[in-house]
Amino acid sequence: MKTATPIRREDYEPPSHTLSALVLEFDLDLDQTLVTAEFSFWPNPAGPSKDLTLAGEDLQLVGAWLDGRPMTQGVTAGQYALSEEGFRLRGVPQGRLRLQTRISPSANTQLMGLYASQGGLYTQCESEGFRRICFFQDRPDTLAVYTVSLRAPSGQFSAMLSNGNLVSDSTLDGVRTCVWHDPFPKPSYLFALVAANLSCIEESLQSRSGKTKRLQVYTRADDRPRAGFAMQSLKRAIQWDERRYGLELDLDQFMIVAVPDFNSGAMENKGLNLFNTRFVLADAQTATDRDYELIEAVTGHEYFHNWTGNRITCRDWFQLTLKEGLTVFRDQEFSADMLAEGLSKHQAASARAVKRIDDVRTLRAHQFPEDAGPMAHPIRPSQYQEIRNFYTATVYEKGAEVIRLLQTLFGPDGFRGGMDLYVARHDGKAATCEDFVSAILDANGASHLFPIFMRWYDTLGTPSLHVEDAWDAQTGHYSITLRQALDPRSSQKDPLIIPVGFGLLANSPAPIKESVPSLLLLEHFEQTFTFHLPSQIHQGAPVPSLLRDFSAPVSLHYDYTEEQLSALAQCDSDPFQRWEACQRLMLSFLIPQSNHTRPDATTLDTLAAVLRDSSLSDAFKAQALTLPPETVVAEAWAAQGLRIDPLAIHSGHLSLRRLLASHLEEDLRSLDAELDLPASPYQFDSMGAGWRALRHLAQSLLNLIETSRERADLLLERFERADNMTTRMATLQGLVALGGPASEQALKEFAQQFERNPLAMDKWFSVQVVAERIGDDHCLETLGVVEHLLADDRYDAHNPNRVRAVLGAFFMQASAGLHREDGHGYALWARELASLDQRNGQLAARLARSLDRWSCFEPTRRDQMRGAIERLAAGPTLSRDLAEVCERFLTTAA
Ligand code: HT7
Ligand code: ZN
Repeated sequence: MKTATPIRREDYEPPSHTLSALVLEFDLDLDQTLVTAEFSFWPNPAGPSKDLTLAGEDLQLVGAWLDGRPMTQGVTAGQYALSEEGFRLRGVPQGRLRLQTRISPSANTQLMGLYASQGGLYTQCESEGFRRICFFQDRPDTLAVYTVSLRAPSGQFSAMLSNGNLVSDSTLDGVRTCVWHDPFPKPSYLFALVAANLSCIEESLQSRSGKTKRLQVYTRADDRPRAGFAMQSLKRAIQWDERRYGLELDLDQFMIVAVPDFNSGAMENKGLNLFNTRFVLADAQTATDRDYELIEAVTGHEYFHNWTGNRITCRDWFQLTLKEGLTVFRDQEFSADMLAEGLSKHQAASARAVKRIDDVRTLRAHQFPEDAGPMAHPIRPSQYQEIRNFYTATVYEKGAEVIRLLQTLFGPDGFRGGMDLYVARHDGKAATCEDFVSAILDANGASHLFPIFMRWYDTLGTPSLHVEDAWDAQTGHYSITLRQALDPRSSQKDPLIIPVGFGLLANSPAPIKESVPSLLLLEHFEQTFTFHLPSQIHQGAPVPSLLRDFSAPVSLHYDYTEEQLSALAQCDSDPFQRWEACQRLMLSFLIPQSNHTRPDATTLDTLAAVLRDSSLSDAFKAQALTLPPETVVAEAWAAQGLRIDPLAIHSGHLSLRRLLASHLEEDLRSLDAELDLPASPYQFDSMGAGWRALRHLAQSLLNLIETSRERADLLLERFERADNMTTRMATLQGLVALGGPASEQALKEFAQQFERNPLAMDKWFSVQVVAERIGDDHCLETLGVVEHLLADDRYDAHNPNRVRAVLGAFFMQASAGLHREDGHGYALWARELASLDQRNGQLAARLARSLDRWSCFEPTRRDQMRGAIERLAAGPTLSRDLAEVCERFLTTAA
């Protein structure tokens, strides 16, 4: 296994040179594109005194000119050297460089730099893709104004786009030239170009200051009718950023382009956002409610980067969470505000809680395991081998939680004041996480908190918050002691500042009269808070509601009784806490060492009461009755010092769902039956989505206790009648789980109906992998299905969405199949990742992370997994991405 020398945060130095405006010319061709780059350079007084070195990767240098004169390769001043590092100009402090390179987009299977996808050309430059287009000081603290000329045979591409404003579009001698100019200085990672046959929908929008903005969404012509929702989401995002943060769109034109082959979700290139088709295209027939929600969130996220990321960018890649954590926080708030819009106060609180629950569920399912595993890192890592491996749940989701701490501390208005100061101080510059935190604290008169707050940026692992309380029934004194403990692997050892959302519920009919603070601020390893509650004397100990609204990304340890959880689930004024209590109740039956073996009446009746509570929304009830995912259960096992046994976890999960289904059968049946009532045509909105979520949950629970032929026929009928993809997928999943002829028929019909729609076909592939087949040999069957799908003509190993639909689904969502006892799941893991890595190291490394927690499994599987990782790591041509992950797996004790 070849490993690279790590890059360390402490080694940062400013760039050696300042580069002037960049003039780029592209002679576009799918196989051989010629790139000409021209700029002036001069020494940066703040940087080290060095030769100018320009990064480059997989480039063929065609020609180099210094101040108009051709240059040669050599060792004397004025000559250049080419090495692994790139292009080095010897002994010339300043001048004007013109460099011509040839690249091959069609051979670029990494999808980084300029690449071909379905006859079109697209770029992905974050984080270090620009160096695969031309030699450049490809680092985020080098900002320049770009003017870009795109040339191609006229008629080859209908759309020829780059950042900023279109200056000219002309055709001469059969060659079309489009010139684009972006007036805002930007780092190279925000450069983009698109040359493809696309059509677009276009709308205009008046900004708050009265300017007219031109908005476009580009797709393949066939997909044009599916671009409307993304356009509406973009408009909502633009208006929200004006309203909530006073931030306006700065360009006259803003474009979104849907790209069929894309490594991640989307990319915020200045004025020209490139999106995975998955996060643009939607209509009732092809997109689920979840897809719609994600389209709105991703569209918002990329748009919000225009200020948090583009206008104010990162000084270096260690600061990634500066733009990503902040922008995730902003997109979470945007989605919450959109859900709450137009609702009463009570309904709005519940709608916001549903969004918060969703975000916390994601954090616990993905970030907490990452924080506990071998790839754990602080939200601002101190070193990396390959920065692409650090676009993680920690940098993004935990990063957003850290930003949220600031809003919790200072309130939305205080946070807004801090944002204003941040923009005023750093607009047009490359900044650091310190810059952001200082701005928020300074604006709120809290500069003294800077050292303690910054510890969040350096702390590795999920902090534990241990809580104990004491009630003195004689005096009415209630005291609560909070203790924090950091992950022992963290090199940052000092206590964090942890705001603990707080409330007390009366344990009796007489309510608590005294008010208690809504936030307890923990700034030391241990603190005790005492309250005098005379109204509760003789009433029994109050019930603490802790970490309300999940006020900090910590794991809370308090020895709740079932009765206390039942009280919280039914009576807490914070809806988030009601969900949390339901989760805790259910989790306690999924961990062998807990005191409970089977849910008793208290738990089941509590869940029934939540289901019947007419003040709660359907969306909330669906969340409350959904079990914690198996990854969360596995973490709970590991936290108790138990070896993870995936099949035991899986069967415990299934038993609890069956038990719930039986106990709630009557309620579930009436919900399930509503799926057969006449309904108005599908239209995506949050009320409708909540309605469907609850009824589809009821359907899936009932499927577990009723596996008859009649049930399969009913599901097939629902499948065939469905006028939308949400219902179609919910019933298809149930059918595939049941197996038999109805399932075969539904799969066949689906494939016929959607054979020409790749996104729908991705769903067809993944549902066969993730469906929980009923029967003893289900895990054996899943592997066979995966092998079968990999051999299907429609499987495309070059398309990341299709790879994720099969391999991603198998590695991340089919634990029983992946972890089957004979180790064949791991053999497939190693085999497929070795092959994928040859084409796309970034994707291979990302999917490899499915074995993050290998060392915490029971010994048989642990050894099998280690074997698979070692075999993969021994491959002769491992990418840097995958090598780093394998090395961490094998050398870092979790
Ligand atoms: N800022 C974007 C990151 C991204 C990316 C990173 C590495 C390789 C490919 C990538 N595509 C997009 C996405 C975002 O967070 O908005
Ligand atoms: Zn982002």
